Amino acid sequence: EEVEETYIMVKPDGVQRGLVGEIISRFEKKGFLLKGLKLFQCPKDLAEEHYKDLKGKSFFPKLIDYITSGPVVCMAWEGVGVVASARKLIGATNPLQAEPGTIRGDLAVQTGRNVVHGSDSPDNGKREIDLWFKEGEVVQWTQAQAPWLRE
Ligand code: DAT
Ligand code: MG
Repeated sequence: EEVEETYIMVKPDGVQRGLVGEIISRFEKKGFLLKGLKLFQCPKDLAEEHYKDLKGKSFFPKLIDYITSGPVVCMAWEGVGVVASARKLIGATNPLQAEPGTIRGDLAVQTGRNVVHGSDSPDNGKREIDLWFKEGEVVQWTQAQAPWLRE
């Protein structure tokens, strides 16, 4: 069990639908550590860099339009096993296949409007936090509740 970092983002539909608090709350309640948080209008070049592995897919242009269509909420979260755990909390890419109890399973219906992003590996967690946050925007701190979360 390693301490990891992951990049979580409320996509423009989540912001427009007023789901920011609900989504942040799920990671907070789980017990992860919030290290970075901002509302941000994503430029096209950043969206393309973030999703560079999907360049060439038929849905890529629509994906870039969607991600840049309004403000997103960028977050950096730290915790033991946070990368895989956050992916479980988020649920399957297609919200209709996402389990009830997951963010997408509870709050979304379509792959192209699936309200939230989460990094798929610790390496990508680091890469994406570096991509979306500037120096000084990620804060190192200790939660008062830390001893009540881990023995
Ligand atoms: P995830 O966001 O679950 O990590 P992914 O990395 O495979 O999924 O794809 C990134 C986003 O691209 C995904 O959240 C929604 C969009 N997407 C993926 N597959 C798609 C498809 N078949 N049709 C439309 N959009 C798709
Ligand atoms: Mg992905």
